[in-house]
Amino acid sequence: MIDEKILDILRKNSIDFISGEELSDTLKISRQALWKHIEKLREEGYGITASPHLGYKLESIPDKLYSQEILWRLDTKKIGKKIISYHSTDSTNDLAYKLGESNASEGTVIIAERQLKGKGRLERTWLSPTGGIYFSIILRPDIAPSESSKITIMAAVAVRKAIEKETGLKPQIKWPNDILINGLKVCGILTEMKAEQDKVSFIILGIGINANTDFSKLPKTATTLKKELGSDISRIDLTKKILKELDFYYALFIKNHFEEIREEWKHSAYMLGKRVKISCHNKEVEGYAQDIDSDGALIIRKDHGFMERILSGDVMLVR
Ligand code: BT5
Repeated sequence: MIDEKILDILRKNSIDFISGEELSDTLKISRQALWKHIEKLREEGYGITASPHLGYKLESIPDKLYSQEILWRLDTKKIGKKIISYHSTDSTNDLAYKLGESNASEGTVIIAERQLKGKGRLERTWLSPTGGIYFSIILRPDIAPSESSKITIMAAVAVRKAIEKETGLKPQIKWPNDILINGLKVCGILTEMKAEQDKVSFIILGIGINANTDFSKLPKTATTLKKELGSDISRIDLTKKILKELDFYYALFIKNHFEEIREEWKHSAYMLGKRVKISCHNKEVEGYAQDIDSDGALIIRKDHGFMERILSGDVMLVR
Protein backbone atom coordinates (compact mmCIF):
# COMPACT_ATOMS: atom_id res chain seq x y z
CA MET A 1 0.00 0.00 0.00
CA ILE A 2 2.75 2.47 0.92
CA ASP A 3 4.53 1.73 -2.37
CA GLU A 4 1.34 2.47 -4.27
CA LYS A 5 0.82 5.71 -2.35
CA ILE A 6 4.40 6.80 -3.07
CA LEU A 7 3.91 6.13 -6.77
CA ASP A 8 0.61 8.00 -6.70
CA ILE A 9 2.19 11.10 -5.20
CA LEU A 10 5.23 10.96 -7.49
CA ARG A 11 3.02 10.60 -10.56
CA LYS A 12 0.93 13.60 -9.58
CA ASN A 13 4.15 15.65 -9.20
CA SER A 14 5.88 14.18 -12.22
CA ILE A 15 7.27 17.52 -13.47
CA ASP A 16 8.90 18.56 -10.19
CA PHE A 17 10.87 16.99 -7.40
CA ILE A 18 8.97 16.41 -4.19
CA SER A 19 10.91 16.74 -0.96
CA GLY A 20 11.57 13.73 1.25
CA GLU A 21 10.11 15.66 4.16
CA GLU A 22 6.83 16.31 2.40
CA LEU A 23 6.59 12.70 1.24
CA SER A 24 7.31 11.17 4.64
CA ASP A 25 4.93 13.62 6.36
CA THR A 26 2.11 12.77 3.96
CA LEU A 27 2.68 9.05 4.36
CA LYS A 28 3.31 9.30 8.09
CA ILE A 29 6.52 7.26 7.91
CA SER A 30 10.14 8.09 8.81
CA ARG A 31 12.63 9.35 6.20
CA GLN A 32 14.54 6.10 6.65
CA ALA A 33 11.45 3.97 5.98
CA LEU A 34 10.66 6.14 2.95
CA TRP A 35 14.16 5.51 1.57
CA LYS A 36 13.67 1.75 1.93
CA HIS A 37 10.43 1.90 -0.05
CA ILE A 38 12.11 4.00 -2.76
CA GLU A 39 14.92 1.45 -3.01
CA LYS A 40 12.38 -1.37 -3.37
CA LEU A 41 10.56 0.47 -6.15
CA ARG A 42 13.85 1.05 -7.94
CA GLU A 43 14.60 -2.66 -7.71
CA GLU A 44 11.21 -3.30 -9.36
CA GLY A 45 12.37 -1.14 -12.27
CA TYR A 46 10.95 2.31 -11.45
CA GLY A 47 13.32 5.10 -12.46
CA ILE A 48 13.26 7.39 -9.40
CA THR A 49 15.85 10.14 -9.13
CA ALA A 50 16.85 11.08 -5.57
CA SER A 51 18.53 14.42 -4.94
CA PRO A 52 19.73 15.32 -1.42
CA HIS A 53 18.46 18.90 -1.81
CA LEU A 54 15.41 18.52 -4.01
CA GLY A 55 13.93 15.16 -3.02
CA TYR A 56 12.44 12.55 -5.35
CA LYS A 57 11.20 12.51 -8.93
CA LEU A 58 9.66 9.72 -11.00
CA GLU A 59 11.48 9.55 -14.33
CA SER A 60 10.25 6.24 -15.81
CA ILE A 61 8.07 3.26 -15.13
CA PRO A 62 8.98 -0.33 -16.07
CA ASP A 63 6.97 -2.18 -18.72
CA LYS A 64 5.93 -4.82 -16.23
CA LEU A 65 2.36 -5.93 -15.80
CA TYR A 66 2.19 -4.73 -12.18
CA SER A 67 -1.36 -4.36 -10.95
CA GLN A 68 -0.72 -0.79 -9.72
CA GLU A 69 0.36 0.26 -13.22
CA ILE A 70 -2.67 -1.25 -14.94
CA LEU A 71 -5.00 0.19 -12.31
CA TRP A 72 -3.61 3.73 -12.65
CA ARG A 73 -6.48 5.80 -14.12
CA LEU A 74 -8.08 2.65 -15.50
CA ASP A 75 -11.58 4.01 -15.07
CA THR A 76 -13.68 0.90 -15.79
CA LYS A 77 -17.01 0.04 -14.17
CA LYS A 78 -16.64 -3.70 -13.71
CA ILE A 79 -13.66 -5.26 -15.49
CA GLY A 80 -10.36 -4.90 -13.64
CA LYS A 81 -11.63 -3.31 -10.43
CA LYS A 82 -9.31 -5.84 -8.81
CA ILE A 83 -6.12 -7.04 -10.51
CA ILE A 84 -3.73 -9.66 -9.17
CA SER A 85 -0.41 -9.89 -11.01
CA TYR A 86 2.17 -12.66 -11.04
CA HIS A 87 5.61 -12.90 -12.49
CA SER A 88 5.08 -16.54 -13.37
CA THR A 89 2.28 -19.06 -12.97
CA ASP A 90 1.14 -22.32 -14.57
CA SER A 91 -2.05 -20.90 -16.06
CA THR A 92 -3.94 -17.71 -15.19
CA ASN A 93 -7.16 -19.54 -16.15
CA ASP A 94 -6.53 -22.16 -13.47
CA LEU A 95 -5.84 -19.51 -10.82
CA ALA A 96 -8.93 -17.55 -11.84
CA TYR A 97 -11.05 -20.71 -11.74
CA LYS A 98 -10.02 -21.36 -8.13
CA LEU A 99 -10.84 -17.77 -7.24
CA GLY A 100 -14.15 -18.07 -9.06
CA GLU A 101 -15.01 -21.01 -6.83
CA SER A 102 -14.22 -18.98 -3.75
CA ASN A 103 -16.66 -16.20 -4.67
CA ALA A 104 -14.15 -13.65 -6.01
CA SER A 105 -15.98 -10.67 -7.41
CA GLU A 106 -16.95 -10.33 -11.04
CA GLY A 107 -14.35 -8.52 -13.12
CA THR A 108 -11.35 -9.72 -11.08
CA VAL A 109 -8.29 -10.07 -13.34
CA ILE A 110 -5.36 -12.46 -12.89
CA ILE A 111 -2.40 -11.48 -15.05
CA ALA A 112 1.08 -12.94 -15.53
CA GLU A 113 4.35 -12.12 -17.31
CA ARG A 114 4.63 -15.74 -18.39
CA GLN A 115 2.85 -19.08 -17.97
CA LEU A 116 4.52 -22.43 -17.52
CA LYS A 117 1.47 -24.47 -18.56
CA GLY A 118 -0.58 -22.04 -20.66
CA LYS A 119 -3.72 -23.74 -21.97
CA GLY A 120 -5.39 -23.64 -25.38
CA ARG A 121 -8.67 -25.35 -26.21
CA LEU A 122 -9.04 -29.13 -26.11
CA GLU A 123 -5.96 -29.61 -23.90
CA ARG A 124 -3.69 -27.90 -26.39
CA THR A 125 -0.76 -25.77 -25.23
CA TRP A 126 -0.60 -22.00 -25.35
CA LEU A 127 3.07 -21.01 -25.48
CA SER A 128 3.52 -18.19 -23.00
CA PRO A 129 7.08 -16.83 -22.85
CA THR A 130 7.89 -13.40 -21.36
CA GLY A 131 7.04 -10.40 -23.53
CA GLY A 132 3.43 -11.55 -24.04
CA ILE A 133 0.31 -10.64 -22.08
CA TYR A 134 -1.59 -13.46 -20.36
CA PHE A 135 -4.66 -12.81 -18.28
CA SER A 136 -7.99 -14.24 -17.15
CA ILE A 137 -11.14 -12.52 -15.97
CA ILE A 138 -13.87 -13.87 -13.73
CA LEU A 139 -17.33 -13.17 -15.18
CA ARG A 140 -20.68 -13.99 -13.62
CA PRO A 141 -23.26 -13.37 -16.33
CA ASP A 142 -26.82 -14.50 -15.74
CA ILE A 143 -26.98 -16.78 -18.79
CA ALA A 144 -27.56 -20.41 -19.76
CA PRO A 145 -24.46 -22.54 -20.53
CA SER A 146 -25.51 -22.71 -24.19
CA GLU A 147 -24.97 -18.95 -24.46
CA SER A 148 -21.36 -19.02 -23.30
CA SER A 149 -19.89 -18.95 -26.81
CA LYS A 150 -21.25 -15.42 -27.10
CA ILE A 151 -18.70 -14.41 -24.45
CA THR A 152 -15.87 -15.57 -26.72
CA ILE A 153 -17.33 -13.53 -29.60
CA MET A 154 -17.75 -10.49 -27.34
CA ALA A 155 -14.13 -10.81 -26.13
CA ALA A 156 -12.75 -11.17 -29.65
CA VAL A 157 -14.53 -7.98 -30.72
CA ALA A 158 -13.22 -6.09 -27.67
CA VAL A 159 -9.61 -7.27 -28.00
CA ARG A 160 -9.55 -6.62 -31.74
CA LYS A 161 -10.79 -3.09 -31.20
CA ALA A 162 -8.22 -2.44 -28.45
CA ILE A 163 -5.33 -3.68 -30.58
CA GLU A 164 -6.49 -1.47 -33.44
CA LYS A 165 -6.79 1.59 -31.18
CA GLU A 166 -3.41 1.05 -29.56
CA THR A 167 -1.36 0.08 -32.61
CA GLY A 168 -3.23 1.21 -35.72
CA LEU A 169 -3.02 -2.36 -37.04
CA LYS A 170 -6.16 -3.94 -38.52
CA PRO A 171 -6.52 -7.40 -36.96
CA GLN A 172 -9.21 -9.82 -38.07
CA ILE A 173 -11.24 -12.30 -36.07
CA LYS A 174 -11.19 -15.95 -36.98
CA TRP A 175 -14.14 -17.82 -35.56
CA PRO A 176 -14.39 -18.71 -32.80
CA ASN A 177 -11.43 -17.57 -30.75
CA ASP A 178 -8.45 -16.30 -32.74
CA ILE A 179 -7.28 -12.83 -33.63
CA LEU A 180 -5.08 -12.70 -36.69
CA ILE A 181 -2.86 -10.17 -38.40
CA ASN A 182 -2.06 -10.90 -42.03
CA GLY A 183 -3.44 -14.41 -41.50
CA LEU A 184 -1.16 -15.17 -38.52
CA LYS A 185 -2.34 -15.67 -34.93
CA VAL A 186 -1.57 -12.83 -32.54
CA CYS A 187 -4.11 -13.64 -29.82
CA GLY A 188 -6.04 -16.67 -28.57
CA ILE A 189 -9.07 -16.73 -26.28
CA LEU A 190 -10.09 -19.56 -23.99
CA THR A 191 -13.42 -19.46 -22.19
CA GLU A 192 -14.05 -22.03 -19.49
CA MET A 193 -17.07 -22.20 -17.26
CA LYS A 194 -18.64 -23.70 -14.21
CA ALA A 195 -22.34 -24.28 -14.61
CA GLU A 196 -25.23 -25.80 -12.69
CA GLN A 197 -27.89 -27.44 -14.85
CA ASP A 198 -29.17 -24.54 -16.93
CA LYS A 199 -27.35 -21.65 -15.32
CA VAL A 200 -23.74 -20.49 -15.56
CA SER A 201 -22.20 -19.93 -12.15
CA PHE A 202 -19.07 -18.29 -13.56
CA ILE A 203 -17.02 -17.99 -16.72
CA ILE A 204 -13.26 -17.64 -16.91
CA LEU A 205 -12.30 -15.57 -19.91
CA GLY A 206 -8.62 -16.20 -20.71
CA ILE A 207 -6.74 -14.06 -23.20
CA GLY A 208 -3.19 -14.51 -24.48
CA ILE A 209 -1.51 -11.91 -26.69
CA ASN A 210 1.82 -12.08 -28.48
CA ALA A 211 2.93 -8.54 -27.78
CA ASN A 212 6.72 -8.11 -27.52
CA THR A 213 7.29 -11.86 -27.44
CA ASP A 214 10.42 -13.28 -29.08
CA PHE A 215 9.01 -14.45 -32.38
CA SER A 216 11.33 -17.46 -32.61
CA LYS A 217 9.69 -18.99 -29.51
CA LEU A 218 6.28 -19.27 -31.21
CA PRO A 219 4.75 -21.61 -33.81
CA LYS A 220 5.08 -20.76 -37.52
CA THR A 221 1.39 -19.88 -37.63
CA ALA A 222 1.90 -17.08 -35.06
CA THR A 223 2.90 -13.44 -35.23
CA THR A 224 3.58 -10.78 -32.61
CA LEU A 225 2.59 -7.12 -32.40
CA LYS A 226 6.27 -6.20 -32.20
CA LYS A 227 6.97 -8.01 -35.47
CA GLU A 228 4.02 -6.39 -37.22
CA LEU A 229 4.92 -2.90 -35.97
CA GLY A 230 8.70 -3.17 -36.10
CA SER A 231 9.02 -1.91 -32.52
CA ASP A 232 8.03 -2.77 -28.94
CA ILE A 233 4.62 -1.73 -27.71
CA SER A 234 3.65 -0.64 -24.19
CA ARG A 235 2.07 -3.75 -22.74
CA ILE A 236 0.60 -1.70 -19.90
CA ASP A 237 -1.18 0.68 -22.30
CA LEU A 238 -2.49 -2.19 -24.40
CA THR A 239 -3.71 -4.12 -21.36
CA LYS A 240 -5.56 -1.03 -20.12
CA LYS A 241 -7.17 -0.52 -23.52
CA ILE A 242 -8.28 -4.16 -23.65
CA LEU A 243 -9.82 -3.98 -20.17
CA LYS A 244 -11.65 -0.78 -21.14
CA GLU A 245 -13.03 -2.29 -24.33
CA LEU A 246 -14.04 -5.45 -22.47
CA ASP A 247 -15.79 -3.30 -19.87
CA PHE A 248 -17.72 -1.59 -22.67
CA TYR A 249 -18.66 -4.70 -24.69
CA TYR A 250 -19.44 -6.83 -21.64
CA ALA A 251 -21.88 -4.12 -20.47
CA LEU A 252 -23.52 -4.24 -23.92
CA PHE A 253 -23.71 -8.02 -23.67
CA ILE A 254 -25.32 -7.88 -20.23
CA LYS A 255 -27.90 -5.41 -21.56
CA ASN A 256 -28.86 -7.94 -24.25
CA HIS A 257 -27.25 -6.03 -27.11
CA PHE A 258 -25.49 -9.04 -28.59
CA GLU A 259 -26.84 -8.08 -32.01
CA GLU A 260 -24.59 -4.97 -32.09
CA ILE A 261 -21.59 -7.03 -31.06
CA ARG A 262 -22.39 -9.58 -33.75
CA GLU A 263 -22.54 -6.84 -36.40
CA GLU A 264 -19.11 -5.57 -35.37
CA TRP A 265 -17.77 -9.10 -35.42
CA LYS A 266 -18.95 -9.52 -38.99
CA HIS A 267 -17.14 -6.36 -40.13
CA SER A 268 -13.77 -7.79 -39.13
CA ALA A 269 -14.34 -11.49 -39.68
CA TYR A 270 -11.46 -13.32 -41.32
CA MET A 271 -13.28 -15.87 -43.41
CA LEU A 272 -16.90 -14.90 -43.95
CA GLY A 273 -17.89 -15.68 -47.52
CA LYS A 274 -14.86 -17.94 -47.99
CA ARG A 275 -14.73 -21.68 -48.48
CA VAL A 276 -13.69 -23.39 -45.25
CA LYS A 277 -13.23 -26.79 -43.72
CA ILE A 278 -14.15 -27.24 -40.07
CA SER A 279 -13.08 -30.06 -37.80
CA CYS A 280 -15.50 -30.59 -34.97
CA HIS A 281 -16.31 -33.62 -32.82
CA ASN A 282 -14.47 -36.12 -35.04
CA LYS A 283 -16.15 -34.96 -38.21
CA GLU A 284 -15.35 -32.49 -40.96
CA VAL A 285 -17.71 -30.03 -42.55
CA GLU A 286 -16.86 -28.16 -45.74
CA GLY A 287 -18.65 -25.25 -47.33
CA TYR A 288 -18.90 -21.46 -47.34
CA ALA A 289 -18.76 -19.58 -44.03
CA GLN A 290 -22.03 -17.67 -44.28
CA ASP A 291 -22.64 -15.93 -40.96
CA ILE A 292 -22.69 -16.25 -37.19
CA ASP A 293 -26.09 -16.57 -35.59
CA SER A 294 -27.57 -15.01 -32.48
CA ASP A 295 -25.90 -17.70 -30.31
CA GLY A 296 -22.44 -17.13 -31.80
CA ALA A 297 -22.59 -20.36 -33.83
CA LEU A 298 -21.01 -20.42 -37.29
CA ILE A 299 -23.40 -21.01 -40.19
CA ILE A 300 -21.94 -23.01 -43.07
CA ARG A 301 -23.59 -23.21 -46.49
CA LYS A 302 -22.71 -26.61 -47.81
CA ASP A 303 -22.72 -27.68 -51.43
CA HIS A 304 -26.28 -28.22 -52.64
CA GLY A 305 -27.36 -25.30 -50.44
CA PHE A 306 -27.78 -27.11 -47.11
CA MET A 307 -26.98 -25.04 -44.02
CA GLU A 308 -25.15 -26.42 -41.02
CA ARG A 309 -24.75 -24.73 -37.66
CA ILE A 310 -21.42 -25.28 -35.89
CA LEU A 311 -21.04 -24.47 -32.20
CA SER A 312 -17.31 -25.11 -31.84
CA GLY A 313 -14.44 -26.37 -33.93
CA ASP A 314 -11.27 -25.48 -35.82
CA VAL A 315 -11.65 -23.64 -39.10
CA MET A 316 -9.26 -23.85 -42.06
CA LEU A 317 -9.49 -21.88 -45.27
CA VAL A 318 -9.79 -24.09 -48.34
CA ARG A 319 -7.79 -22.59 -51.22
C1 BT5 B 1 -6.37 -20.78 -27.96
O1 BT5 B 1 -6.52 -22.14 -28.07
O2 BT5 B 1 -6.04 -20.05 -28.86
C2 BT5 B 1 -6.62 -20.26 -26.56
C3 BT5 B 1 -5.42 -19.58 -25.97
C4 BT5 B 1 -5.74 -18.95 -24.63
C5 BT5 B 1 -4.52 -18.51 -23.90
C6 BT5 B 1 -4.85 -17.75 -22.65
S1 BT5 B 1 -3.43 -17.02 -21.95
C7 BT5 B 1 -4.28 -16.64 -20.51
C8 BT5 B 1 -5.18 -17.82 -20.20
N1 BT5 B 1 -4.51 -18.82 -19.42
C9 BT5 B 1 -4.35 -19.98 -20.09
O3 BT5 B 1 -3.79 -21.00 -19.63
N2 BT5 B 1 -4.89 -19.85 -21.33
C10 BT5 B 1 -5.50 -18.55 -21.52
P1 BT5 B 1 -6.53 -22.94 -29.46
O4 BT5 B 1 -7.48 -22.33 -30.41
O5 BT5 B 1 -6.74 -24.35 -29.06
O6 BT5 B 1 -5.08 -22.73 -30.04
C11 BT5 B 1 -3.97 -23.42 -29.53
C12 BT5 B 1 -2.98 -23.61 -30.68
O7 BT5 B 1 -2.42 -22.34 -31.04
C13 BT5 B 1 -1.80 -24.49 -30.32
O8 BT5 B 1 -2.09 -25.84 -30.56
C14 BT5 B 1 -0.70 -23.96 -31.23
O9 BT5 B 1 -0.83 -24.51 -32.53
C15 BT5 B 1 -1.03 -22.49 -31.35
N3 BT5 B 1 -0.27 -21.67 -30.38
C16 BT5 B 1 0.26 -22.01 -29.17
N4 BT5 B 1 0.81 -20.97 -28.58
C17 BT5 B 1 0.65 -19.91 -29.40
C18 BT5 B 1 0.99 -18.54 -29.33
N5 BT5 B 1 1.59 -18.00 -28.28
N6 BT5 B 1 0.65 -17.76 -30.40
C19 BT5 B 1 0.00 -18.25 -31.48
N7 BT5 B 1 -0.35 -19.54 -31.60
C20 BT5 B 1 -0.05 -20.36 -30.57
